[in-house]
Amino acid sequence: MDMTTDTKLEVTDGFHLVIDALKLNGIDMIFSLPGIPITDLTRMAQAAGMRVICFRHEQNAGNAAAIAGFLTQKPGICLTVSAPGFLNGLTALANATTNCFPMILISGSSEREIVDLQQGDYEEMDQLAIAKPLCKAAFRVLHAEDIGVGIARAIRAAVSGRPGGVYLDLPAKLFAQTLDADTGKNSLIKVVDPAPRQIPAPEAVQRAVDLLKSAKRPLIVLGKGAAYAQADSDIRSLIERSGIPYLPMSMAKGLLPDTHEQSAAAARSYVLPEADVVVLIGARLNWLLSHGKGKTWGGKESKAWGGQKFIQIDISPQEPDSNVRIDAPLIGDIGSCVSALLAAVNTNWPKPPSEWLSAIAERKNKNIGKMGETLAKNPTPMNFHSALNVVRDIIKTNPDAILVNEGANALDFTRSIVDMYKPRKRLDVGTWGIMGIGMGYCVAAALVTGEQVIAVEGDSAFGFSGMEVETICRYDLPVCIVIFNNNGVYKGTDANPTGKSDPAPTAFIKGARYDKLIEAFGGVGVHAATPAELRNAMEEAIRSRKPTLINAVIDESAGTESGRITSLNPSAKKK
Ligand SMILES: Cc1ncc(C[n+]2csc(CCOP(=O)(O)OP(=O)(O)O)c2C)c(N)n1
Ligand SMILES: [Mg+2]
Repeated sequence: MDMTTDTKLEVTDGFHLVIDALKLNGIDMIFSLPGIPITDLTRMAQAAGMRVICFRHEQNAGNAAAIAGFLTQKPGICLTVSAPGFLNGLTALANATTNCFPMILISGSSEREIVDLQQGDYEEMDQLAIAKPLCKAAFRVLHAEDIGVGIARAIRAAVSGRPGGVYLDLPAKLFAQTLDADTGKNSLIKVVDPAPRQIPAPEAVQRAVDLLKSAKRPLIVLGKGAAYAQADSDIRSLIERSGIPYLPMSMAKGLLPDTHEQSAAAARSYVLPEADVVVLIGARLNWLLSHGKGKTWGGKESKAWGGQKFIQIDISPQEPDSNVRIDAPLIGDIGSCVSALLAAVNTNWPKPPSEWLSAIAERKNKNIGKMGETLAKNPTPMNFHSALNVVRDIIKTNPDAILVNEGANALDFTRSIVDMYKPRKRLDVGTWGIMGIGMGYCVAAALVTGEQVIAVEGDSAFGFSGMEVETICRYDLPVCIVIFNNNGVYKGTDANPTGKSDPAPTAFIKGARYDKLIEAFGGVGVHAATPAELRNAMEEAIRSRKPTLINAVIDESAGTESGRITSLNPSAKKK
């Protein structure tokens, strides 16, 4: 048959439409793990010039997508196979939603007719129904001509309003469906203004300004929403022009340098109960802020109101009053809300009373002095403090480096000891206190920012994503992993009370050499038993930008149960 090229109809298919739709929307990276039915999608995406970063477990690919979303304000894409791969990615999707990170989990799925009749297909699962309660939105595309709409809806849902996780279900049959190329092209949507600004109402701004003006002991709390918003210079101006002391939540550290004179972080237990008006900027009054009440806030009993009035800046109109009364809700995107407040806080704004500022400074200086003494000690074996004294110096001299942090003691001590100097440099376990984000966050942070990444990992925390050291070596990423090895969960000293040979639930193999693990993949492994050895190894890792894993030996008795949140541990009445 004679078919000359000029009469042949050009066709496209589901695979190419997915890739074209993502690229059209400026998405050029996918975090994935291949298999049926998405293997060819990963190949074709790479061939089309996208970066396709493949992991050893989907949860880590999902965590990478989530933190890429946090760092870039574009939805991070995680691409998985059906049922088990989808489920492995789901924890990351739920965690992203909880933390308000924009991501899209795209999973291939098995044949609808068979799944719906439960006839036992390969990797059969009603994935859409399972994902729905765990994310912000969930969609399924059945026809190739709807791929453009499906991707557009997923992008809008992920980044608009309060960001979150979105699930997009793409059945296997969709990928091979063909369309003529022009129809396909015309079906794609380039999303215009995916995260529209939301301007706060003038009367809401006035209400907030009036309340703030009446304050005698004002306080600003910065949450990770404030870090996400990338309104860094307005937030800094609001704090500096108003003279109000501020407290950064964990991932808001560095929005202003932690060494800023208005930081009240080292006087947290003083400012929370004493403040009379508190401005929450992208911070929710969840468990991390003791729900805005109780003894932490000066309340008489565990659930009693401490007497503070709150101004809450949040993009979600449903957030205020979730835990305590909010007298001045300021609803809108954080950038617009902060700039509206800033306009009112002009040059003749009254500075907070000096008694308030000097009382804070006094506590702060005392606590910083005490910490300095502890950090200067050099005990054998090394403990969290002497090891973190090194990490603290390294971050100080490398303020652009990104610090990933998980564990219990390894988390809590790092958060309070290691100062951050720039916005969005600290990435950690977030709202859930989830273990397992470590290596996924490292991979994505290195790729989307190009900066050196330093991970401080509890030995237990590291285990959740440890196999991704191969991924880090495979992509040759500038990641330096420091494992605080105290032989276990919280501590390495627990013993089996029965005297039998099973180790205690929290204990690991003593003296494990995690540094050997990365050597299997050509990375640099270092065993560090002293602060000097740790310092040399970290400096060398940063100089070389080689994938490095440092096994930092920590006194196995140095930690406490659950780190700083021992009080959340239910204790038995009957011992
Ligand atoms: C997914 C998940 N599983 C379990 C936990 C409970 N948990 C909290 S911290 C932690 C590990 C703490 O040990 P490690 O990382 O070694 O830190 P250390 O306190 O010893 O420094 C665990 C298992 C969790 N937070 N998340
Ligand atoms: Mg440990």
